[in-house]
Amino acid sequence: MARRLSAEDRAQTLAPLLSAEHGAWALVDGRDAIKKTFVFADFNRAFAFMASVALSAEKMDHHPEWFNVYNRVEVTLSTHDCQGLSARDIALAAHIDAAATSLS
Ligand code: HBI
Repeated sequence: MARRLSAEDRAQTLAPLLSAEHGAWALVDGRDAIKKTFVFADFNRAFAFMASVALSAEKMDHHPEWFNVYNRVEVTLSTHDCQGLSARDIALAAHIDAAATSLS
């Protein structure tokens, strides 16, 4: 069972993701979740990004909530098992940012 991030966890691992110079993820209003929108050159790169993230998600047994239209992918991360942010979301966010960087 995943454990919700503590206040200390959030200061140490979540805060960098929210900073502009690192991940530029954003907190979701009304939910203990984070979100980020990725824009790619075209649909093929957006889909390649989703395919790459899907493989990481399966390996991690942790899956994003996402919406795609053409070259844009909106990603939201939260952990169903604890109704909030867990370390799994932080780890998946890092994989997601790496996948986006390699396709930009
Ligand atoms: N993905 N975001 C998210 N949150 C979960 O709690 C979660 C998941 N993927 C798989 C998963 N949990 C499984 O561990 C449980 O459904 C058994």
